[in-house]
Amino acid sequence: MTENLYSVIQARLADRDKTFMETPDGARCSYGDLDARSAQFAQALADLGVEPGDRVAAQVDKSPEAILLYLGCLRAGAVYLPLNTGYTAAEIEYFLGDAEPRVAVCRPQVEADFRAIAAKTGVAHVETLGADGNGSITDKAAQADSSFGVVARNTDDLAAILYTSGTTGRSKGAMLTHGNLVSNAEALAETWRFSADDVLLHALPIFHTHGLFVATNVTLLAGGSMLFLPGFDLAEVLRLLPRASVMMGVPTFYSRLLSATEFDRDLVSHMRLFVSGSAPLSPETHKDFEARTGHAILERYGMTETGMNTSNPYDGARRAGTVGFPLPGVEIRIADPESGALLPNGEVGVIEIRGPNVFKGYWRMPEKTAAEFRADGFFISGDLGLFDDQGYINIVGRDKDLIISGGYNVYPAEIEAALDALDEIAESAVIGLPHADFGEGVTAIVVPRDEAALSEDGVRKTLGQTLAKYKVPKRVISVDDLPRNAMGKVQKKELRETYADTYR
Ligand code: MLC
Ligand code: AMP
Repeated sequence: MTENLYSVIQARLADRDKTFMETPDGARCSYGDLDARSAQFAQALADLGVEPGDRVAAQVDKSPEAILLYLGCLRAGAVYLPLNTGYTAAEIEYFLGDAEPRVAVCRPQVEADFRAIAAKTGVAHVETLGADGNGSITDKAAQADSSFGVVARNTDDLAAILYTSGTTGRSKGAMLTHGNLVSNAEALAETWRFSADDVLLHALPIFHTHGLFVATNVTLLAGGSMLFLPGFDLAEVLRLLPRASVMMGVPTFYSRLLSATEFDRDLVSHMRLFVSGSAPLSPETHKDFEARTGHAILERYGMTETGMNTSNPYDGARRAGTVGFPLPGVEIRIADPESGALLPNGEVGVIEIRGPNVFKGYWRMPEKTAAEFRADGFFISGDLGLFDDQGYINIVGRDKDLIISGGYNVYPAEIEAALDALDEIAESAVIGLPHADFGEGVTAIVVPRDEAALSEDGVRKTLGQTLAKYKVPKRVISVDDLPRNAMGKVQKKELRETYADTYR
């Protein structure tokens, strides 16, 4: 039998009339629509010459059609390459050049830019898809035959490539297989007791693991429904929560909900589950949420490269500040970051992961891939943690210089390089500081070359031309010198202490 993720979804498709997605305007897409229309999207891609293994890139707003495009890719055996809608033309050029997709789908308003980039990078076809679901790819799909089946794929064949930045050098494309996605969605559906009765409130973006694979694949495998919001809008979430049974979010969603006075026990009395991940959920938010609603948020831990690794228990204590236990089939161990020697429970080391969820490697980067695996197949996450006395995994820090802002990863090295390239800046250090809304706020500490020429707004504006907005420092703070140790290394810990109250 084919191990294509879509075949697994199709095999479980029971009630064709049942709603799969409903948008806030009341428009519905049933499971029958999903099956017929994803076949049309697959046919439209095949008509553009997409063959199994070809990449299809998409930088598109969230719409039901964007999900149909993703499912069409799976059916056609293509490799789906979703791109953050915040990425600028400069960022997109790198991804298209590296992944060499056959087709790139973009928002209609940036079609001209995309065509220019596609011409430079040798992408054969540019198609459009707008926030309202209309576009050239939707038109092509509407005219295509709906009898397209499902291209046979093995567990090991690629389903998607998701780019992640790194502490050094270029962004890396994490190659995820059909086996990765199927095994992870099954483990989560079982652990979180998903069923066809579930209605998931979906307010996450769909270009990352959380919104695309965790939220969408789990709902699909369980035969459940999604209330499909274009993004996280507090008023909309409060309006629609009474119709949902499950919500998944990054910690910012939960702190924003708590900021609303009307968010109370009555509003969520019927809810079955709240899940948090992608960034640390503060124990305070966990406790405040439970006190306000009676619900203990279930925190889990994952990565682009591995999908989900651990989860607090469905039954049993969901402990604040922990990410719970390894998921079924996933092995986790804690090792000394340098030597790789295994550490006893209670000691802090790097979290290492092995299992069917772990990715195949970085696209066309065999050396980088090899460097991040141990010889026995464990992936070195770069997260620091420990097993506590009750076997719960606690994440205590990162062995990688990474900031997580509102669930998006920002690598200081990339921002520092952009700052250092500016005439008015001699050197810079980018740090994450406590931020009430985003968890961590990206902050630049800079030594000006010419104090008079340096303007905080000017720097932010210039950076925004090449970097996605969420990467642009919220503050640019000017100093005479950066603190360094005897080896000349910038002391970021000291900077984080000095500027800890910047956003408080
Ligand atoms: C938006 N902005 C951000 C930002 N999101 N800045 C920093 N960090 C962010 N995350 C910018 C906007 O461009 C705007 O800039 C300003 O901040 C205020 O925007 P906003 O209106 O308050 O933001 P909003 O649109 O509401 O978005 C916030 C958010 C969103 C939290 C809803 O960022 C979001 O949906 N995050 C989820 C990310 C996610 O899904 N991560 C999963 C990765 S997978 P300006 O300059 O115009 O004012 C993964 C694996 C795993 O990590 O384990 O799940
Ligand atoms: P990404 O590369 O966007 O997939 O981000 C993965 C990183 O997010 C992990 O390596 C962790 O550092 C972080 N992360 C995800 N979930 C959690 C969590 N529940 N608690 C703390 N960090 C998390």
